[in-house]
Amino acid sequence: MARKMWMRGTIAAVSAAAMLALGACSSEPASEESGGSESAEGSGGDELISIGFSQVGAESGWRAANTQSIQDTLTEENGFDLSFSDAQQKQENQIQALRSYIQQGVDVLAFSPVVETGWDAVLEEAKSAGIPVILTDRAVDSEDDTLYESFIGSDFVLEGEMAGEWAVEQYDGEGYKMVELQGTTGSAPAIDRKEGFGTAISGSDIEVIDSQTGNFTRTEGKQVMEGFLQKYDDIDLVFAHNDDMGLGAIEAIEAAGMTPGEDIKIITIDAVKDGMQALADGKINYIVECNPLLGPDLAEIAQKVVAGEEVEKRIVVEDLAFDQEAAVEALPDRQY
Ligand code: GZL
Repeated sequence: MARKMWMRGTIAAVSAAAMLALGACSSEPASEESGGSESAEGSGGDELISIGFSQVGAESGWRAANTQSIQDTLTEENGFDLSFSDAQQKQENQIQALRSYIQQGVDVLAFSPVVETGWDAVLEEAKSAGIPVILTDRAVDSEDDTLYESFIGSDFVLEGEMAGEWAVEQYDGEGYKMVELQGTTGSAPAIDRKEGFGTAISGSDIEVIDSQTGNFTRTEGKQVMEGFLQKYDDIDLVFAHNDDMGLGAIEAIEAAGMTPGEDIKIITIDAVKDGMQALADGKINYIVECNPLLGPDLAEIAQKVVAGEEVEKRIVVEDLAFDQEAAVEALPDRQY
């Protein structure tokens, strides 16, 4: 509990002004050991590191920022020959892309697995081909962790706990009825954020009356929220697993003639610019950040893997959290 208290204490203790500084540094690489793009400089040799990257899709503002970070860092100037593909949130497209990169004989494979399961076969093929694999953003649920070298990403359970703890601090004792907009079914962030939030609110009088996937998109978040508003007339709180679904919920709540952030409170995760703007405008009440700027960490780990150096199996990306006041201060310096 001490750690979580520390996390919450730190966040609570960070004044809006101090958040401005932190907000600015959230444009920095995701973890302190990366030195930004300078750490991604080529190894000095002439050879470029060929890396095949399979991206989940382009479903959210977070994904766009994550893609930008990867493409801005894994450049020829920094010593990389990047092959990049967008799987449109379909696992079969990711597996197909990874197989084509294996065929090409790239030096390194990297991907953000759209869901946790179903990867062992293609990862075994990469291992047999002697091609190391780096996971970014989302984890795989595999018995054999020798199938990948390193996993770089946030702690989604902690993100859910941070969101749930804030909800308990603000709304316990009010008999709040909550609906949940889940991320993509079977994805690590959806599974873990749900788990973390549920743990944090257990024992409180916040009651989860419904929960459904909005697949991390604004459109589907709006559609699901429209359904909830037709089904229930006493919703007090929405927990959305990402900003984009929260922004869709805002549209549905306003179309129903209610005021988001007041009549129905909203808590989300990501802290992308559109979400932070809605938070600053009072339409969202709290956002836990999920830093998408994973490019520099990926570049650093790829260089080490190719050089045969030992790499950490798990690199946890630090996340902050923002209330409405902190968002107003942080917005001008947000890079995503
Ligand atoms: C989290 C990432 C999630 C974001 C969503 O690391 O996988 O996917 O929270 C995105 O916005 O679609």
